[in-house]
Amino acid sequence: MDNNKLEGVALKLFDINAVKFGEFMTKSGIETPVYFDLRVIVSYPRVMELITSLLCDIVATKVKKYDHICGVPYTALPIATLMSVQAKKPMLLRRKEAKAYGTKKMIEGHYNVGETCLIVEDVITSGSSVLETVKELNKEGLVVNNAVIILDREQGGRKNLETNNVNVDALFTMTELIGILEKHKKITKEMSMKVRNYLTEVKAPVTGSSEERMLLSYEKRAELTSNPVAKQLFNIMSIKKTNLCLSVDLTSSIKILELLEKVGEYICLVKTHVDIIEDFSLDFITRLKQLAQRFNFLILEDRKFADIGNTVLLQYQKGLYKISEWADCVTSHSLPGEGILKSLSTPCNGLENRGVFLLAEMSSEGNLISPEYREVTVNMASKYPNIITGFVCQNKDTFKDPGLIQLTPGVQLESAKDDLGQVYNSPDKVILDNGADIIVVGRGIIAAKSPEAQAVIYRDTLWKCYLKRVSGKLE
Ligand code: 5IU
Repeated sequence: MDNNKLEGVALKLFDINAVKFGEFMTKSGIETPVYFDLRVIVSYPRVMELITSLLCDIVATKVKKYDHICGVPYTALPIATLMSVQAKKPMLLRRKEAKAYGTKKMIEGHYNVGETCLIVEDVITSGSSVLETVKELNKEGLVVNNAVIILDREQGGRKNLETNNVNVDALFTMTELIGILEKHKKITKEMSMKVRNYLTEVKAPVTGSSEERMLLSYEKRAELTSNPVAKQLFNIMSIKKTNLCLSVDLTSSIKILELLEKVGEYICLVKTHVDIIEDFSLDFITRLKQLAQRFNFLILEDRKFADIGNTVLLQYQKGLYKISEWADCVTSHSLPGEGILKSLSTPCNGLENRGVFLLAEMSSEGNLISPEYREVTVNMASKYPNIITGFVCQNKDTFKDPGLIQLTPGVQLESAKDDLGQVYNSPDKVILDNGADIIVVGRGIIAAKSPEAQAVIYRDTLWKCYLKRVSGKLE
């Protein structure tokens, strides 16, 4: 490769602030002395041209044969387009989310099963974004053996990709880039050392894929979590062999307690809506806690907090219900922004070990949560690992961290929906296809003739699906 050209690109990237030095925070909350933002290169046609021709050179010498080019959305898309035109190879366009109408295709363009596709990406850290695109292409019968990238941060991505049979060729490794910048006195020797040390110390967090999370046992995942409530839940599930959460949507406290007497041994979690109970009293809470202890399950108050931090703090700790004093975990919206997580993580009454399930998706028809909302919700949660127990969501792709729990409502064996917009899926679908870890069942059990018998059926069916999932036989 033309070293002068390479050095030129490195210096240019520095000049246009596509690479910055200082103190930055990554999405996953890790401090880093170096930061890349290659999105800005679209403003510099000459840089785009140079990078394209260098990448095409690498491909010409290293990648023997390929039929298509596909960029990882979004930063690499314009580069992939330019490469496709320069190399005269057809491009494929990967959608990040399926269109709600018309064709549901995730890959646009013309192709045949068995053809090969070269991936183009800007930066790899863990390699997980490249792998997501590889999986989408594989689903269409396309074969991916090569990825060409601008920068390898040398934090584990290359290895992750190689174990998935994807060979990586990069314009620069981080070490090479730092070397060039130091040589041309763009950065000091100290900064260069700092970055090198950072690279040896900080490897990409175990991002894995949602499929990897789905294959791990609850027992194993108990070791991988930072949240004490998630840890307890994973342990309870392993010990009691149940991933059933009962949603006790009843308005009489006596009825709730009677029901839990009968089904307590079959559940890992009970989900309450205290504000629907007509005879609520703190005595009810005392008895609920006793049952939770006796049968070894946790309590989730499905409060769905959604106000500004200060109000949520009052709703959580004060009023009639004093939720923070007894609920092991609560549900919350992310809509108001981070303040809500700050308030829920405020230490209260000397009690620790509290958890939050953040709503990333809903089961009801026509709900307004978009893929973007889901994504920022998950990113926001990553800054509060001590209180985030998991997400209430419907799809496995929502998050990857095996230490977090996917809580999925909208499950029934008998019906497909109710009259007010609820949509039900089967245990098979939610656990094997959609990645649910704890499954919320309400009326499927509480409205049954014999809730106890029905709870046993749900417990057994759901647990079987989980065992099938961790055995690796997903298809
Ligand atoms: N619930 C949902 N869907 C959601 C969320 C919460 O059903 O997306 I977020 C709650 C509502 C109810 C329970 O308390 O879960 C499901 O009860 P049924 O299984 O009876 O539909």
